[in-house]
Amino acid sequence: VIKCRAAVAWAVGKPLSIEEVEVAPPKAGEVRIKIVATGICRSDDHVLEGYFRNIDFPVILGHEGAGIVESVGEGVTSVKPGDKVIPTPLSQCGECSFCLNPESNYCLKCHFTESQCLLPDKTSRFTCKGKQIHHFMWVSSFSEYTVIPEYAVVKIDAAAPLDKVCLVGCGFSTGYGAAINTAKVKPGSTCAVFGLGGVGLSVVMGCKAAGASRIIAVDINKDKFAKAKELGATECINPQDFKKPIQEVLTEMTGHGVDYSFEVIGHADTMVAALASCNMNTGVCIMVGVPASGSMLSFDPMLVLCGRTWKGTLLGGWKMRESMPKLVSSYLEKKFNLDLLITHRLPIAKANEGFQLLRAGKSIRTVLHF
Ligand code: COD
Ligand code: ZN
Ligand code: ZN
Repeated sequence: VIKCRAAVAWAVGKPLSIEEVEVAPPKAGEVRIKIVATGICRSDDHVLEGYFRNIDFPVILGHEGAGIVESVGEGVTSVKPGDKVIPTPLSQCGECSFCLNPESNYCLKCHFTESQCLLPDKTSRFTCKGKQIHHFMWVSSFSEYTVIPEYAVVKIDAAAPLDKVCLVGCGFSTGYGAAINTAKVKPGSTCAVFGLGGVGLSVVMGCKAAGASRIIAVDINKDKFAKAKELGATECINPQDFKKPIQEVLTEMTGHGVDYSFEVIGHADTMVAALASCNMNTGVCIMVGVPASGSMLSFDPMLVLCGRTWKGTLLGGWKMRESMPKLVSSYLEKKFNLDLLITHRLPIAKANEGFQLLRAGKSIRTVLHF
């Protein structure tokens, strides 16, 4: 058992509390990782705010981490102590029917299938003050040490800077893949991205890499516009600057709507606005944001009936274990620049400050280090 520091979420609405936790050794098929750096994603905040109701407390959040293998359980062969790894929120067992389907990136054995905030054997490796602490997305990277099933651990290049490539664990991959894999943005096309957080800005990067000729960035916080332009947005608009609905503004700007629209906020109303913003017949709208538990959508079916395609994406459509090492290599080859997404760095003890920066709209990604 290792004793280490972790930021524990004891209850909804309470700040994280820095505690000494005990981390049990990895069981068969599990890997214990020393987390070096971890990003703060809005989804962590959504759990703290009680927006996602299927999470059990107390819990150790964090799902955008990178670290070094400390020890492995019986039967683990794909990684060894000392390897640099990224724990992925979406596993790839390689054996289930979805993993065997080249079109799918969902793994039937992942934690989303049977969301329980415990490892696959339905137990936790974390305790604090005599209490069992839950896992989150099988990552729990707000702990200096964490235990993860082998099939959710990805070995990456030993040269990778962990304090940067941690973003490949969630935000960057989700956004970039939404454009490249899910939308399959074509060169010369027109795109609109709703929401310019770390994930939305990664969509902008993906649209640019795919050769889009117009990338219209949409956000109610104009402070996000400079970064969006730096990453490839050709125009930035604030819905609050217009009297008419944003879908009408975008349709007028482009003639018949954009070729691809992306909702990267997680609100029901912006999901429908994004759908209505794309070309009525050939447009493709990608849903990236997850709305609050229990949300329902109401929309005019004619929006889809005329020919639009509405798609969702999970972690950007990547088969995580095979794609993440390649994404890390592409980063090392400077094919994209993750560094621009990182606006703040803080020690884990200041995790709450990182959340405050996010809530105030002042940060894109804060990377916490141990
Ligand atoms: N119109 C335009 N922009 C808006 C509006 C609005 N009505 N409301 C908010 N925004 C902007 C905010 O100003 C902000 O800039 C941006 O939307 C949201 O950015 P962040 O920084 O809060 O969030 P991200 O980029 O870290 O995460 C966004 C997600 C939508 C991905 C996240 O909230 C979510 O839903 N996560 C679950 C979805 C998923 O698959 N995630 C992968 C694992 S986390
Ligand atoms: Zn995330
Ligand atoms: Zn699988």
